[in-house]
Amino acid sequence: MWPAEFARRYRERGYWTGQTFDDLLRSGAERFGDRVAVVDGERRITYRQLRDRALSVAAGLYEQGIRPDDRVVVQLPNVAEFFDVIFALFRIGAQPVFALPAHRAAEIGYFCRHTEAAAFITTGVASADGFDHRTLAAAATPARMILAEDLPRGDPATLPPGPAPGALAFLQLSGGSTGLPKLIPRTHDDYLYSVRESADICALTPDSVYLVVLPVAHNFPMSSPGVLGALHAGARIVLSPSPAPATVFPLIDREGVTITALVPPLALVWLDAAERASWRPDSLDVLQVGGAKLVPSVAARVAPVLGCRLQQVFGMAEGLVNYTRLDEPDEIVLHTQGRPISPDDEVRVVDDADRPVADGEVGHLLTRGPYTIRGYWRADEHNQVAFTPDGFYRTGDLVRRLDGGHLVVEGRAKDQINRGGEKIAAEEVEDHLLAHPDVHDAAVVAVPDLYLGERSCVFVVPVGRPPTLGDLRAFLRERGLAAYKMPDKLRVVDRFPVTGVGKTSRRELRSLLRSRLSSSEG
Ligand code: OOB
Repeated sequence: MWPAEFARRYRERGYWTGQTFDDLLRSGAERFGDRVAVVDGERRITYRQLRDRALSVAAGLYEQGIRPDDRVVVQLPNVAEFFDVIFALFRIGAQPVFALPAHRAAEIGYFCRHTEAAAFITTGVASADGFDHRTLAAAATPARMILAEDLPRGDPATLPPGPAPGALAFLQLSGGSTGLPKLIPRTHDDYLYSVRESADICALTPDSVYLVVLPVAHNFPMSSPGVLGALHAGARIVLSPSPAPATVFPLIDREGVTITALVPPLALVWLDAAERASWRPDSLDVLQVGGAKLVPSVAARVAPVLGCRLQQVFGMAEGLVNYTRLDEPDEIVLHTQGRPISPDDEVRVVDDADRPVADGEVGHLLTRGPYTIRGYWRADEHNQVAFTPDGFYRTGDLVRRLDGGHLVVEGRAKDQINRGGEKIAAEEVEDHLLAHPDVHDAAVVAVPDLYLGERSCVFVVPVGRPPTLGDLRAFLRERGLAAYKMPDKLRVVDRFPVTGVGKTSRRELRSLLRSRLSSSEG
């Protein structure tokens, strides 16, 4: 993971404190015992109860054969059992692999196979669109399926000692730009450092109430400062089953929510709905927006419409997280995506040849630091290109760095579509489409969209009779791909434009197609 000299420095500077996730929960139970930790519908769970539940589930899973270092694919909606499961696994020293509720057979099957998962934990309750997650058991083979409604329980006295703080704690998913998603190995030490600092930057206290709107397993609502930051601070977590204003606005008022995290399209929906209903939350203090670029015109509406402060968050599951600080002036908060958490977050902005560009110039963002990974999990070959020889992560983001260290995200150099915060790897979708009998070749590119920021467009060279968008979407659904990865648009072409000399570059091809699209659409 980190070279010894860096690990030593991060410990000496007090970033890596030797705390594990189980320590976090135990100290919560000790310090905030009878205070409410989690609200899920009518259920209210105190800090002490949360720890007891996690330990008992840990013992149950252990009795069922889940062992230290086993990987367990976890796919749960925003429910209290999410905490039982992940803290149970943390206690055992088994590693959750954080799938999203939107993932289907293609993704779940891959996560289970790639990680050789011992179990797949999901819910027996159908999702809002009627999907029954139990049907994923077939894809999850050979992992055993365990339902959140039916978690095993046991006597915690039977548990072996917990994991070391430097150990791998879980595998998070990368947004991805490759055919198969890469997994991100995070340790207790590195992740909890980012969590504690995030809670501090966001001024969480035991009086804070954090509302989870986005899927709880995503890095943003989990750790920036998210639910883990809330537990660190002794705050209260409120789980929302849906991000829709009709559900969320009454919940914010009922529970006195003080802070929540949204992606830009949701922020827009909330702003419009709040204006229409003249709703102004009394309790809301901070609205965090991140995951995709927030345009200044929308950013500027947050304070006047919702009567709260805006915080922009530019982060990545691989590590680096930037925040605008709560006391920074409007020109920073509205126009930048913040600055890094740590004084030891090293940020380089470079040109195509990895030479530094001047402050204020656009370049590729490279980063290294006390909570940024040094490599993806079991991906030696890809790591050669995704990291520099001296260990900087190539984020694939194009940014400008301002004098004070604030970053402005200007675009992207990776083969990814950021669909309102949901990340789609072009190659992953293309690989599936190439299996369609009517598709000779396919390239997926991002197209600008007023609402989502970007949508996906697939260019297809057909074999004979051209397929329709509906055909392709049905085909991808049949192959078990998550709905957000379905192309939004289709362009049928006779052939792809010729790229540079010699071998075909998919990247060059995608950029040619993207420019053709913008010129033809005007
Ligand atoms: C968050 O994490 P991921 O891993 O889903 O996606 C990371 C990528 C970044 O590399 C960047 O391309 C994009 O998402 N991104 C933003 C952004 N925040 C993330 N692009 C522009 N403006 C922003 N504010 O998305 C994530 C993780 C932790 C906290 C917040 C977001």
